[in-house]
Amino acid sequence: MARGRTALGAALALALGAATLSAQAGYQPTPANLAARKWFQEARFGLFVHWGVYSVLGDGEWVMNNRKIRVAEYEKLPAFFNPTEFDPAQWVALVKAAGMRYITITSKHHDGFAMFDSKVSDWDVVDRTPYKKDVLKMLADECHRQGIKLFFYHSQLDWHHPDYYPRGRTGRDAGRPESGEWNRYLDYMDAQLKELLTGYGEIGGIWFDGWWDKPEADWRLGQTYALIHGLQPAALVGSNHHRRPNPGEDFQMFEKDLPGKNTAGFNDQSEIGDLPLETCETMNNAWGFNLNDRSYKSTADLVRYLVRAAGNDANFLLNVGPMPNGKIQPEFEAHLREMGQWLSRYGESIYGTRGGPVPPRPWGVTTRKGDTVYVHVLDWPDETLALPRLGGKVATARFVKDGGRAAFAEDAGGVRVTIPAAARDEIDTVVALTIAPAAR
Ligand code: H79
Repeated sequence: MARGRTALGAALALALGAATLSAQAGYQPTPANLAARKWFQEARFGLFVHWGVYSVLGDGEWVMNNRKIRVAEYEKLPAFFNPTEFDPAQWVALVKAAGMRYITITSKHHDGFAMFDSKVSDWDVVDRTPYKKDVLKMLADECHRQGIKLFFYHSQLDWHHPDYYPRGRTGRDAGRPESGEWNRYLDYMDAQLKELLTGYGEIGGIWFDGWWDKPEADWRLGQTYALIHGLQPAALVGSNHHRRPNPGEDFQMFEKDLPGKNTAGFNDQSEIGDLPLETCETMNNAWGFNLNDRSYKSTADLVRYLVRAAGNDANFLLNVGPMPNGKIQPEFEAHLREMGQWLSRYGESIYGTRGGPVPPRPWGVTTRKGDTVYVHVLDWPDETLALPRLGGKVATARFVKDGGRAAFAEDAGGVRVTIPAAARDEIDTVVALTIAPAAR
């Protein structure tokens, strides 16, 4: 047994090495791409949208795999997907009210169903549903009108396509024939990506997921990444492979965890690289619409997640799973609007900031913009908070809540800030410290 495992391990390591080499070797991001990365980092807050024919069943986006639904039966679902209440102007207005700057929506999830008008397949929203409209095009047009960037989540894993073969770890109960041409599948994926990058105006980027289903496969990442960068050099490529970024990727994401953490179990191999970071999380426990999931996080918890993400120098991509009628459920909408209200007062400590000089702590985090350091006190019961030196002498201190002066004292050991009970904010007490340029 032990020997078998070792040999397997060695083979896997070899295969992984090859897969890494096949990424876009020698990739040099264009100036437009670098500018887009900067925009992304400053945006800090986006809406993740998981929407597909699975939404009809109200049991999450993994329902096909989890309930062992075969392709022949799953193909009955699109007939019930008729989002007559879908109003992209309302979605985008909600995104703006929430203080979000971009949307990342599923162009294709693991069920392989294209939520756009694909010409290389009829397994798509226009050809198979009674709605017959390209919902991504409708959303893209509205995003462009309202100045919100649109990213596409695109699943590399595919439970429907016959050429997704040999199969990976999941999607084994779909009743597909035991044959297929892997490279034909990759051609198909590239063709759909080309459609997404040529028919929908300027795209923020592509958010890949599902590589982990077949880590040993040759995914031709170099070819796919080069295709995307060639068609839209400013579009950012990222992949949820839970590893250090590959050449050709422009940002790094962490699923259900802050960078460097592994509470959800996905990120055991995630090493933080030096690209812009993003962390994604759900508002209840579901990505795709789940009718019976009432485990809503509170607005306070969601704001604190956003704050901790910013303090970790990462964006927060917060998910909703719209209903099959096209509406976002009222519980989500209410929390999003409350987050927007918080941001309308405290946004200066989030947007355009980078992770601050004090690394994330149990009591809270710091962010920085220019010569201002924002101290986010999330969980500290005492009146005095002691900080290390902040890279220069503190000149002024104010509470962001109301602009009131904050008392502080500084010596060679650091800065002590006084936070009287009356100055506290239930969610996050934010103190803005301006730092005088270091004395020569
Ligand atoms: O789109 C949402 C989810 O559907 C998707 N990513 C988010 C953004 C997601 N897919 N899978 N998961 C989340 C969890 C997957 C877990 C497992 Fe595995 C897949 C367990 C076994 C195979 C990956 C590989 C994690 C452990 C080994």
